[in-house]
Amino acid sequence: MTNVVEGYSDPKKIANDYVHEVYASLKKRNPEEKEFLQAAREIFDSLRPVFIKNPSFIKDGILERITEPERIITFRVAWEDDQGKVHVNRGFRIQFNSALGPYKGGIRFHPSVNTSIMKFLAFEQIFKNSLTGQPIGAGKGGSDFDPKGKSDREIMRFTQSFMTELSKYLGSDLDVPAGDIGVGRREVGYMFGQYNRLKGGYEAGVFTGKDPNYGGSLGRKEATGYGVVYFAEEMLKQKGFSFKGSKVIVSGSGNVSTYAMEKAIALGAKVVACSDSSGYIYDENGIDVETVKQIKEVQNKRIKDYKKYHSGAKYYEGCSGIWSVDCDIALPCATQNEIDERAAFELVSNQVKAIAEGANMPCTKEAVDLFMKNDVLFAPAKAANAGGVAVSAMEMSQNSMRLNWTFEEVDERLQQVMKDIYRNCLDTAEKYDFPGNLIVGANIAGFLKVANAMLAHGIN
Ligand code: NDP
Ligand code: 2IT
Repeated sequence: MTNVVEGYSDPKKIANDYVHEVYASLKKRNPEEKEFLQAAREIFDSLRPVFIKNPSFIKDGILERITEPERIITFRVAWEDDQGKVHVNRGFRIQFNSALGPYKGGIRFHPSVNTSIMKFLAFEQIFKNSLTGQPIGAGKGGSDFDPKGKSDREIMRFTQSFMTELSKYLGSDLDVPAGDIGVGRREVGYMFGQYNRLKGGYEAGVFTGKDPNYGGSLGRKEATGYGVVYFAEEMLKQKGFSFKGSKVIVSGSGNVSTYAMEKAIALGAKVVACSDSSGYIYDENGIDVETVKQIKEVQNKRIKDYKKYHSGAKYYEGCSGIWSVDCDIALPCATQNEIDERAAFELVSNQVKAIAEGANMPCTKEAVDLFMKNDVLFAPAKAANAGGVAVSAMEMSQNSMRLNWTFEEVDERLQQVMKDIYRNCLDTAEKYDFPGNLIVGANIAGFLKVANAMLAHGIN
């Protein structure tokens, strides 16, 4: 790696060489991990000004250390379906960074799950969790198990088998999972139950996103989606815009999407489209979010069914068409890389004013570049969707104190956290000469807190 040699004095070149060399080495060591490399690249691109201002990070090998997970756990998950046939899936937990607190991050069940996707999500979580200002490290887990079409008992047997192995690595001061794609309250309940059975106790703070009936925080279910809208509203305010009177599209119709829609509507927006992985609905009268909840949360059905309840709505096959719908604000809340350059071009052609990322890394690099070039306001995921994990940390606090805050108290704290993150990103971007660039602001602010903690803890 690059050495800071006396007399070799162009700080810009030293910083550039360092970033370049570490990225090349990361690519060489993880050639198959395209999502992880994509996430790392974005951070690296933002950090050059930090290394110019503070070259001692280079000597301390901070990038080499922060990109190597502290621990990667992979394991076999065997389970039996309702017909008695045995299936095997792969389980993961990436314990990426514990400099700020116990590993913290969700569990995803989706057939696309692999090491690269787990590592990119856990890596993003480092900076996101740091931005919340709360004492949480970063991790992510999951499985390539596909929950679609499985019976309730199959889900239960799978999650119990998954937790039987994962429980060895968890603990309320060690590693605290939550939900993500394909993992909601039901799955959290089964995993939490199995953990406690295996440990022979009741460890409330080992999981977040629990049902409020047994230790979950009120407001956690709503937190990510509401937080995205709170963050976006702060961003819009700077330019004299608002959700009030705006036309909004929201991809997905899961946890994040549903509550992003609910809050956007509460602030006076008209949400005209939402989707699932099969297609999207367009309702020029404005989506009725209670119908979406009924279809997705209660009946566990497809968004196509929305038409049954609202005859004026239209359904289109294929989820990527949603980006061609005319809107002022787009909230991608489904999955990674759902907005590519073409989708970004469609949005820009329709004069979109703002994008706020509810999903993790939903925009490709080319899409982000296009938004920046066209002065579209852009709220990056690790800042905009941090409300979910922030309220998870509040759930951990309530569990430790053995008390429950009201919904209003949690929501007020969430609003404050999102405002603080926004201010921190804006101020940091300004300080490093990228005024208004929330991507650079989020990356640098998130990085500095973790990096300084890592250095304070000595070389490891
Ligand atoms: P859910 O499982 O509740 O919902 C996911 C939604 O996205 C569904 O509508 C799903 O459609 C759609 N979707 C999933 N995969 C794809 C795909 N490959 N292509 C198109 N659509 C897809 O998950 P969440 O709402 O919890 O998570 C959504 C995003 O938000 C993820 O990126 C997650 O990492 C991120 N996130 C979640 C947080 C949370 O607290 N839950 C916190 C911060 C970020 P279908 O039903 O057809 O699969
Ligand atoms: O991506 C995320 O931040 C989450 N899935 C939530 C993690 C958490 O621990 O609440």
